[in-house]
Amino acid sequence: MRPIFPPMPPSPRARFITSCSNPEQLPATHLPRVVVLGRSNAGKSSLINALTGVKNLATVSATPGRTRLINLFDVGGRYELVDLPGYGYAKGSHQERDQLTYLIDGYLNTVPSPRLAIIIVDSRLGPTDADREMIDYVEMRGIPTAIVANKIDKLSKSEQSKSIHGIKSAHPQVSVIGHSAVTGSGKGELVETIDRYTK
Ligand SMILES: Nc1nc2c(ncn2[C@@H]2O[C@H](COP(=O)(O)OP(=O)(O)O)[C@@H](O)[C@H]2O)c(=O)[nH]1
Ligand SMILES: [Mg+2]
Repeated sequence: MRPIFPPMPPSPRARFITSCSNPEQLPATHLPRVVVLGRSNAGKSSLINALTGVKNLATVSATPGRTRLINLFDVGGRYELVDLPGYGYAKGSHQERDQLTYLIDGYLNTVPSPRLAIIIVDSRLGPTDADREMIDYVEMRGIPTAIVANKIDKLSKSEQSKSIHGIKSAHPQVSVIGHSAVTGSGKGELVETIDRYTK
């Protein structure tokens, strides 16, 4: 007799591929790439974990020393997530900042260029100067952009729409997604947006 509930098909499995210190070391791929950018602490690692449903996927790979590296993840064999180092260290040395600019810039210039850049901002602050610089820079490179207003759980309903409206009116050409890695709010919209650009 056939079981009433057939075994679940494997969920889109995500796995850590590799870390590299230089964009030129990134392995070749036929898969579309989606890049994740944000100031440190904006919630990049949490978003990658939430998005893939793999607890600690990003944090596990973010062992000390790897924080300045590009981390690469395969999501269900459908696309690759590229986790770039967090930018906007107020106290970083010049050398540190130059190294970071080199990494991000170098990566964004690789061919093929990413299909989508997800820029994570703190919904409580909106885009900071560093975020705006990054948004403008990515746009200038012609990479489609989605701004994720993260930690939306920290805001009341009315503050949430105020935050999202504010970002949308400042960046009308960009998708803006309210998101919380804690409640999972906004995940559907994020998945949809990624699907749209990686098809
Ligand atoms: N309340 C709340 N906290 C979050 C959210 N996303 C990340 N955090 C917290 O923010 C801090 C930084 O997150 P992390 O993912 O490490 O940021 P990263 O430096 O950009 O990778 C951690 O303490 C997370 O638990 C969110 O959506 N809501
Ligand atoms: Mg992180």
